[in-house]
Amino acid sequence: MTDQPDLRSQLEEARRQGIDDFDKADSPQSLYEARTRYLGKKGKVKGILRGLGRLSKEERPLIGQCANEVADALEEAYQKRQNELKSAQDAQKLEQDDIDLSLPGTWTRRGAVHPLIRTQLEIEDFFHSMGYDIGEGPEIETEYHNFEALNIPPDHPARDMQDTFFMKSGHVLRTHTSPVQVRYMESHQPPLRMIAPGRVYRCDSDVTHSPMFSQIEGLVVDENISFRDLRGTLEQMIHYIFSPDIGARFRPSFFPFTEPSAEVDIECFACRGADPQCRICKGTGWLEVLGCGMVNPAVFEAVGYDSKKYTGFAFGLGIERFAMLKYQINDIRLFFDNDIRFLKQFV
Ligand code: 2U9
Repeated sequence: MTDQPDLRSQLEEARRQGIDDFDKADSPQSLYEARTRYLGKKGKVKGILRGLGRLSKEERPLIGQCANEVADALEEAYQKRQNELKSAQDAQKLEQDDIDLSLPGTWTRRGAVHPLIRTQLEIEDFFHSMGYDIGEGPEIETEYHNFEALNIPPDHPARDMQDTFFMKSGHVLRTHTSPVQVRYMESHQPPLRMIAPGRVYRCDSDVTHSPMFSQIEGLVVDENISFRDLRGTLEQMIHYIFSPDIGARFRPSFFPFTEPSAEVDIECFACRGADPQCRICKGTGWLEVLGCGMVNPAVFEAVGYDSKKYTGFAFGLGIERFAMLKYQINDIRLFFDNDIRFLKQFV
């Protein structure tokens, strides 16, 4: 019994001295050395415990528990001092490195989706939500797919040298994305719903016309497709892209590949028809946005569809025109100049 208070007081003394030594340590190295002196294999705590053998069976666990508490307290004091030294070291390093934390950071430029692509994606989103497939095809086309299959006769003005880029090989740069639909029908059977977005080429250039521009055309073929389906679909698309409260009107028109055909105007969102001097609609109150119609049976015959069984509607729109109206852009060339001052407005 006599050894127990002795070992206990030795342990208490080691705790007191250890904590004191740790607090006095002024570098991570000296702190580590102090820790080894107290908590290492050959350290004070282990050394004191070597005396356990002399104790009775009852005394041993009591002193063992006391030793654990002392070791825990020393470890805690060691961690505390280690954190203090680390903070002091960090602070000193900051001071030496002379970093000015008030300096502005380095800018990373943020990119944005080009207004043309943004408009295309919005239109695609609408048709995707209606279950339409997306078709693609070559930009260098055969005259057959670009014209003949679409009921555009050889003497049609669209075939004129002024509008079409003809190639020596006898191919043309597609003047519309309609050949994509022709190819789609060649490889698919009705019922079908699809859109064809893509670049097209025409010999034409001014503030509203570019020799290369982008279209989205659409085609739906099934039994009993009517002009009402066409009208409902396009009105919903217009509401989605421009505004849910914008009015649309269908005006009779003519295209060789559709019969009957129509052009679609939307109400002028700038003046709503109220300003006879309006710069946007030139006082008409209406803005032409797309062309459409019921697919001409001659087109179905060309791809081998039964034109007695199937009807369909088709439409075509210029994406640049949509984007120009939506974002009030007055020169088509701005889309292709890549002038950062223009593009920055769409971030
Ligand atoms: C197939 C059958 C019919 C596509 C159509 C239009 C009317 C039209 C113009 C709008 C402005 C082209 O970009 S624009 O200059 N397009 O007016 N496009 S119907 O009709 C088709 C297409 C493919 C097989």
